[in-house]
Amino acid sequence: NKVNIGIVGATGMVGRTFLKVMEERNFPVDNLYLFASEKSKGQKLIFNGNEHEVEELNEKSFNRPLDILLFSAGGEISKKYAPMAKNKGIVVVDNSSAWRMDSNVPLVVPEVNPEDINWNEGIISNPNCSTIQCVVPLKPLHETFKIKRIIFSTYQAVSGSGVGGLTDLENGLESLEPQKYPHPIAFNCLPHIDEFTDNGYTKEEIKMIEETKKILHDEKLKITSTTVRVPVRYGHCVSANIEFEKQFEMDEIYNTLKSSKGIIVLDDGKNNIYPMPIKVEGKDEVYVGRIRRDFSIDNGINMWIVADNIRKGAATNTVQIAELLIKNK
Ligand code: 2RA
Repeated sequence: NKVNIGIVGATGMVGRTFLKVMEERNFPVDNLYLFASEKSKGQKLIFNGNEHEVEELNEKSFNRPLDILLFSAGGEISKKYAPMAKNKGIVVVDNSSAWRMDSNVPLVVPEVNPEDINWNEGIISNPNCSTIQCVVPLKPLHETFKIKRIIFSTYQAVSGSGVGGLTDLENGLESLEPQKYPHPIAFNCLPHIDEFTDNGYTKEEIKMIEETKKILHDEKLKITSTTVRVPVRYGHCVSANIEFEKQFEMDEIYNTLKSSKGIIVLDDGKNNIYPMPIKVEGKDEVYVGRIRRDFSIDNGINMWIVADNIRKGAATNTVQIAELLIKNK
């Protein structure tokens, strides 16, 4: 059962990766439509060997047979156009943060909470990249040992900011006209992702806290986070300190992670084996290592979580949600 699918934001980094992932996964496409801003109109993108011309997105764009729309064009575009699509009976899978915390919008990672797809009312949100890679290993641990508190410290690649982030890194210290960052990112770290809010946290830090609770269906979780931009191109890293309600043996933790879908455990420090961004680029799994007991509390561990922020963190997770929609049809 092939579907008519559209991509809004088709020429962006995530938009182009949607096409690549859909090809790799033989996504069942009947008709494909590509939408972007006026400046990208007329560009031609290849899908399954055929050329597709990019159209300028406007109010009439969805007056055609469409089953699913994937959005990755920023929050403003999603706020304006996702409801238009929904009102035409098209299901939107939105990679922006616009609808994530809306109580009528499921926030889904297929390995974690696939069942939430079932209560969608036309819009389903893809979580923030750094959240996605954390909830994949956290879910099986939460189910088995009941998480009480999490401390996230992130080390996020510049591709999370789009092309401008990559440009600022490549321009190095001479980043005279920083496109994306207030300070040079080359040879530097910026404890500043997205905007600062009145309580001293950035929006990225608040996303990690609130999205994790929504996806794990547990508003009682105690979570804090510090999100940092680092001079890496692709691949977000997260150091997670996790406190559980229950006692555990370390091999139970290992076995729970090793037997969970979408996770690859790389953990042998003495032989220099641990997840690194340069090794996960282009991959769809979540890599976990440096798993060790936190001896400062009764039932705690530390672990290191790495994943490609453009693939599993955005494009692949979105396409997996679309696959679930088709399966549940
Ligand atoms: C970032 N997670 O890394 C945010 C949005 N992609 O910039």
